[in-house]
Amino acid sequence: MSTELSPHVSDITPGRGALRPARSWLHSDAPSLSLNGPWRFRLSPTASGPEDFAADGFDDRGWDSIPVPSHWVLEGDGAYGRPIYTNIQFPFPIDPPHVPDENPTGDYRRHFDLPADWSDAERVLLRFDGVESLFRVWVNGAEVGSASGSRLAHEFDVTAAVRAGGNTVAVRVHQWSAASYVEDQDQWWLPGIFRDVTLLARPVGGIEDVWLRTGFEDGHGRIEAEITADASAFPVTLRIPELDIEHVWTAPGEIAPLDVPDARPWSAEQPRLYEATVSTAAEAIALRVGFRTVEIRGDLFLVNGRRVVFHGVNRHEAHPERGRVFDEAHAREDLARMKRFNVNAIRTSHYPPHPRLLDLADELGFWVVLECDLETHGFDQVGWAGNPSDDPAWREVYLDRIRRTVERDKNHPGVVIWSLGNEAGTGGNLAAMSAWVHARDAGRPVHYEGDYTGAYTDIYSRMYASVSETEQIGADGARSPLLNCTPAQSARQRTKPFLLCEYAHAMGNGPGALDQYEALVRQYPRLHGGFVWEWRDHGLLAAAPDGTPYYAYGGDFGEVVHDGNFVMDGMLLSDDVPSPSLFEFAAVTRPIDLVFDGGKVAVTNLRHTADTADLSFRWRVEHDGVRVASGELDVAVLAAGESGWTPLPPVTPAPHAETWLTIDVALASPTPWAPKGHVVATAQLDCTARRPVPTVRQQADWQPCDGHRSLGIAEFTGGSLVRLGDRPVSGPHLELFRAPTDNDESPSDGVEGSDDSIAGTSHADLWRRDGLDRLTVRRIGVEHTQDALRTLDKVSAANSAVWVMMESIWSVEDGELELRVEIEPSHGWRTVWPRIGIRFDLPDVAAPVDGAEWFGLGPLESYPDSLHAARTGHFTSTIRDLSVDYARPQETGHRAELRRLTLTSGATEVLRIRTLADTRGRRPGFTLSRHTPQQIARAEHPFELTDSTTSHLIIDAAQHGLGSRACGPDVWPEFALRPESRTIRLRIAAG
Ligand code: IPT
Repeated sequence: MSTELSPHVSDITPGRGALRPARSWLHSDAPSLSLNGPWRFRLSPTASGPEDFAADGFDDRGWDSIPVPSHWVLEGDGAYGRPIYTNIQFPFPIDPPHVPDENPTGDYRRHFDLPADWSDAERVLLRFDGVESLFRVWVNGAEVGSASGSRLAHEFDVTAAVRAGGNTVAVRVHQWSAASYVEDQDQWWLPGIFRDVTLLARPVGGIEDVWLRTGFEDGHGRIEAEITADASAFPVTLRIPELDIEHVWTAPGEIAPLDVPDARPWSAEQPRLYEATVSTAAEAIALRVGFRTVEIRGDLFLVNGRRVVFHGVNRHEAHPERGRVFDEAHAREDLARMKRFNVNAIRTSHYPPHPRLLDLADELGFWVVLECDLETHGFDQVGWAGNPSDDPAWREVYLDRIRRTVERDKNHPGVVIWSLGNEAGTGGNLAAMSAWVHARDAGRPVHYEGDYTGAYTDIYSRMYASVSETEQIGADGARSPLLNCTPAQSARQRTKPFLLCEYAHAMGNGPGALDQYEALVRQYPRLHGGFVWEWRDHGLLAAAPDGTPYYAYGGDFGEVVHDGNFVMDGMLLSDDVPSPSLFEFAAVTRPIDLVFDGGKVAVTNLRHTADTADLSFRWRVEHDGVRVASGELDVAVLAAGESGWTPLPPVTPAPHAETWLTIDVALASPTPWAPKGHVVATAQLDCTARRPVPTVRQQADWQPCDGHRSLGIAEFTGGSLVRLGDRPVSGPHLELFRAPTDNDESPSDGVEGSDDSIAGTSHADLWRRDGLDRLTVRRIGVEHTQDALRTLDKVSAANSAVWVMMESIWSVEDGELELRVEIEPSHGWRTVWPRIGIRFDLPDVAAPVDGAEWFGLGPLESYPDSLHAARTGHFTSTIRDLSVDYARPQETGHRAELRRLTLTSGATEVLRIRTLADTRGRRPGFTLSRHTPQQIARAEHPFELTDSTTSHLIIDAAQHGLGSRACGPDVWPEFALRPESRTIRLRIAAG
């Protein structure tokens, strides 16, 4: 028995003994017993340890205790090994289907008492919802089977093995197995029994499986039921009390579709669910039914007859302490957060999530692309040689995986697309999976991005296509063939709806250009939006040597091969803090669009189904950020897709302040995911009466001087500022460097189709080559007049023959101290620059500069290609909160279009700065931080940024965009900062 049931770790088999066909994960009233909780545990370094531990009477008293579900590498403070992070790489030799002898193997044991009233059960099943990667199971010493497919459910019939009273279950889990070759997803390798283990009593006359396929057409709902049960289990009754449905099927095979005229449709926006039960005399199954029809018509993807736009995210199962162990409260809060940020779709990258997640998605309302547990990306490194996807020996593995995926989750209305997997090349096994899905479920299309040419899937899907490529795909009649397609294949792909299954790689600070993709989706109906890579960072909570907590990424656990912080590419940081990119996403994907025109505003309802009856339109007028009037607009209810004009309230511009009208579109009543008043869209109109910017007063009579003097609140030594009011201050220092973002650091390889501007080398490397992080100064001159002082500096880097001239003119204008800085690069600079700024250093005196109050763009950081979440207003922040804690420290905190800034120390105002627009009307932005860009660039983790004794203010005439070059296109040319001359003008007063 044992040899038949136990595959060797290198066997290509999806396991033996697990029940087939797989079935739905159902909420049944039949008895069940959770085997979650403490299990006895022993870890061995190899796979081949003695199997005596499985014996009934084995003495496990010397073993440790481990919780189930969990990953052993996240338990025991490192006693059971460490997590490994790789993206594409395999952390073992590419020698399929073999794995190394060093194969951490966890043996688990626990006792359970079979409930006395289970004696009349027909069968007893043992279900595992997730075990990574290959496991074998014994009950009372008898082996009942084995299985692989880490994020799939496996059930074993243990009826013959269990006995009344006390029982023992033993499980052996191998970290590595042949299955690891098809589970090469970009994530941590986290072995163990990480989802629930449950014992199920199956009653005589019970329901093995049920599938309520639903539809919604012509205003009617429809149910086509598939009931799997013995003939003796009938009659089977379907009850949906809310719809007055009580329908009895008396025998199998006679199940005709039910018309449900009173049903309301389900959509991600209006997730209307009906409580249903399907029961026999012996068992009742509870389901929540949603009526919807998914359909592809031409190149449109429709639900209930209307085009769907996916404002989606790729969602991995990731928790900083639990890894992929499901925590329902945390997941629910995560999904509610998605809803608050206008996310309407989830791709379950790259495996089925815990089954409960789909209940939550149905309930809160998400379009779900449910993806199979499959990725063989590492074969890319060997030119896809030996890729299991095209090897008939692996066919059954692929089919077993997709069957388990579809069968488990088929009842969910939220699941609108099946996805075969991710990055597994292409081949016959994928085509066979697709054929199986088509035969099994005609009601949902099949997606797989790797089917470039559209040979066996229904949707044209790409990842990280650039804006230009996406436009080319969207536009009708484009002549050039699509990527990796012949003209004929291109034509075939163009007949299908298009989806970006991954785009806008959100690693570190970024991405830029979300708005450009959204504009294309609005322009070309064939483009159905996409899924940002990705929802959240996968950082694992760890402690620095001094005990400081931090979020670890690849390499932090001493891995032999790893992919660094490529696992930190979410819009949500590891600790659930939304990064500025998530606010940008929400602003760009707003469901309501507002366009001002004279005294009115055009309101467009961009939603799929919902009208605007649930929304209120609140307006306010602010003078320099101070509210002077507010009210509510009377907007007639607009159906989905409709637009209408609404008059604006009269706004009188203030004589000496900026006047802004802001409209917030907010929820008029609470929802399960947000309180009343939650803002779903915002728009602003500048109503300011234009005033001339004071012109530059031309000074004559410049005289050489030694630069020791004062001007208003400023004091200089050798021409250099040493004090402003009673604070020591130095500056302005030319600052052209920013701590490179992950996008700045990335060379332009890896992603086909992206339009990187400088092949190969990263921007950050070019900046370091040019010495932007190590500029030196040669003072050319210091001159003064009676009420002015100027210095001329030549700024350049070691071993560089290019330079920047910087002229700083301090003067007293209208009784105020003015600083004007003229920055002029020499010829010969060959790269883009990260920034053109001036830095002031403010050392701590009695108390540090630790806060800011400003009028400009805020409240969060903004960059030229990520500006939609920023609004003009008056904001305050501590210096700490001005920076985002990206997992790897990098450029953060720039706030554009500054008008006025007050630096504070506790409650005390230290300096007040006003910006004057340059001759083209442009205003600088600011960054206030306890660290310089150079210090930030040296740190690999936030805890490495040691305490500082100085605050640094950088006023930037301009910043380079963000892009998403870490895995995608570079900064769009319009937002790339080229070396150019700039003027910065400030008026400065002491607090
Ligand atoms: C793409 C993967 O599909 C995804 O899992 C993730 O690794 C992402 O990249 C980067 O974070 S594959 C890439 C080579 C386009």
